[in-house]
Amino acid sequence: MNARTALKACLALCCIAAACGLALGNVVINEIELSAPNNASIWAEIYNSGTEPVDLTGWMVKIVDGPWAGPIELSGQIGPSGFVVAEGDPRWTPGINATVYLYDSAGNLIDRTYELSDSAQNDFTWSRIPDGKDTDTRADFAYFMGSKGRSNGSGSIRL
Ligand SMILES: [Ca+2]
Ligand SMILES: [Ca+2]
Repeated sequence: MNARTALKACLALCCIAAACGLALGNVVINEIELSAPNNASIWAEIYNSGTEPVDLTGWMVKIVDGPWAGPIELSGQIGPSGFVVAEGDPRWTPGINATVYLYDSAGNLIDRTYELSDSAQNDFTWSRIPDGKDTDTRADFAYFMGSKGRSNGSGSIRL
């Protein structure tokens, strides 16, 4: 391998590494409150299961219910094993059957939930147990005692 070929190979590897560095698959929708007690706002919790901080500038959570679709803009950073709560608009009516989407700053779909039902107006939420569980099945989420902005594994009461 001559120097030029070696350089090309190196650049190709660098491109792959850069592309991998942009893979933001470690951030997920971790918990969703669609029906809070006392008519409090709907919210979604984001979790970073990776080992690097992720810049959430320009990211968006979108909660899509039958009669409405609510975008929530994110900002700041989410650290490794960190949690960020996206607060919904107080005017959004409690969800009955809602699907939640997470988009990055380029508009790529990073995560989506299955359609989730909740109209009980209590402290229970749809939560990934444990945090970040992502098998792309409905079993990723369980209806558990809410843990807004902290681990879904602590203080949870198993039904
Ligand atoms: Ca609830
Ligand atoms: Ca939580």
